[in-house]
Amino acid sequence: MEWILHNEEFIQEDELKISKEDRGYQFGDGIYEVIRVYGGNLYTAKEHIDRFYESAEKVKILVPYTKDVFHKLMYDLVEKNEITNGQVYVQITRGSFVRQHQFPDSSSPVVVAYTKTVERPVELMQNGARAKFIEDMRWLRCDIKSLNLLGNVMAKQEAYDYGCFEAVLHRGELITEGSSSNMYGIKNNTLYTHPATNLILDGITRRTILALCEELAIEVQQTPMTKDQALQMDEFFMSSTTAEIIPLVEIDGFKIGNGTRGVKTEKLQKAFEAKLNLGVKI
Ligand code: DCS
Repeated sequence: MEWILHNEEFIQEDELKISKEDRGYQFGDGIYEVIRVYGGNLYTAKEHIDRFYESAEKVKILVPYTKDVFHKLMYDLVEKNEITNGQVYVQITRGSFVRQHQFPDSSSPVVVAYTKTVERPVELMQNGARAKFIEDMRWLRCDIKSLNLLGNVMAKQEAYDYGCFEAVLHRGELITEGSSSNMYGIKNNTLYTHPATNLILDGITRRTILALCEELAIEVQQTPMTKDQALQMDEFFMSSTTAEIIPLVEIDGFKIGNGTRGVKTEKLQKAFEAKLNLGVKI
């Protein structure tokens, strides 16, 4: 029995009815979050909930409950589904209305959330993955966690078609982020990553990593790397809620550093893990 949250109600999957004219379904007119669950707890819940409300506000969708109620609903869902290690996916759309591009005068937003058990990608964290440069063809509001992920989906698929795990997106020569992750390079003792502008999603994992750099005395430069600079880095890695920190050991067939997980990347992984209160070692 798996519970799903539909607005304020917990229901079974086969009871979920979404209208053919739900604007999320027709236009991608909505926003979402993915929150990680470790040991039954919602990890960095406040940051994810704040970003959910911020994304909603940026697209003028009103979340129909307070942040406290929202937090409790997410927590109850995790508890009802007895999730120990996994994730919550939650989205809100502008709701259903006769198809027209402009906002309807009246529609009620539709919230759907569900959980999933997810293992940590330990093997990838240790051995790293390959990546491919792909031109970033998304819109100019990548700071919004919009349901409209066609640009991201196309980029990820192209990377997969080349046997790569992630796309390193770039606008012209400058690297922005991944198709579902943020990107970082380390050269000497400095970490480089794109600043949190409209061109990337300000990742919650990214914020944690930047704080850890301070603790580990790694310098941070929030300036975009060029593709050439990226290939010259000692270490390169990606981060996201589900991926945590995964070294990227090869981009477009070029080895980064010596082609294995870098020392500082490993330090960051260990420091990241120490904050999760897990017994698991990577
Ligand atoms: N950039 C993009 C485009 C993303 O989709 C994500 C996360 C990130 C960066 C990293 O942000 P977080 O550190 O806050 O996760 N993507 C989510 C997703 O769609 N699945 O898992 C995470």
